[in-house]
Amino acid sequence: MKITVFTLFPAMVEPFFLSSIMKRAVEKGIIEYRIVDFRDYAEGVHKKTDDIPYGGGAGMVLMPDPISKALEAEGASGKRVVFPTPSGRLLTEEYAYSLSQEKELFFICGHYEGLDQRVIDTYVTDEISIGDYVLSSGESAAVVIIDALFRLIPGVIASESLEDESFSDGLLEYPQYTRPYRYCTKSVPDVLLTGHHGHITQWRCDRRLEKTMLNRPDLLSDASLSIEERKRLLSILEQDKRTCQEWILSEL
Ligand code: 6GU
Repeated sequence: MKITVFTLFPAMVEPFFLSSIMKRAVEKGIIEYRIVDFRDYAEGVHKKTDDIPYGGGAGMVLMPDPISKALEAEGASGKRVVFPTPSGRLLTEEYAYSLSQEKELFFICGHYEGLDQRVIDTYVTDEISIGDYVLSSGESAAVVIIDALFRLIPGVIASESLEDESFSDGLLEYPQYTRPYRYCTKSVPDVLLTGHHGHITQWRCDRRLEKTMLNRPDLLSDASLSIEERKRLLSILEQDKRTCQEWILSEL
């Protein structure tokens, strides 16, 4: 896949392509990337890229000319062009998967500014938000979107790692432990040392149900739990209630 990022701050984006799993994907030739400073397409001595909004109001707006010249020069016209914005469609694992199927993607990063609507109407195919909060920069959002999608491209990550993780079946992940057995006053749950695969699987399944119930109860209704899992959830609730009661009583 070829990824082109248009930004006024290349230094915010470049390190991501030079590190860790993305670095390996680039070295393997699975990802090819270009980072384009669209100030290079701006005119005049000041190389102005933004201007005040028509109709008044706070903030600045990215001018149509520099960014559209950059998009044309890089061949973005008619391709899938992403504009990260808090007013976009929410990024999900499914959405990331649909983006991962493309041969080529373009990202336009705004900073504090909005983007002239005519550029959105002409070139942008996907306005994407990464959550219900506001960031100062589209660059960090673009990096999040790229991170979520590139790891789903075959060959980037072992497929077993993808199958086992949160969102592949709608439940959050179970907790992980490594050596040493004792850390400060805490030891590793004994079931993990038994070597009994059935018990370990059951324990992990319970922890996933418990974690999802506590951190993301909204995910449970979509997770289509089996009768057995519903029963486990009930007994986890009972156990948690008893633990909570014991704790309250011990503090009285
Ligand atoms: Cl995509 N951009 C910015 N600036 N803020 C955001 C966002 C994107 N998604 C959530 N907040």
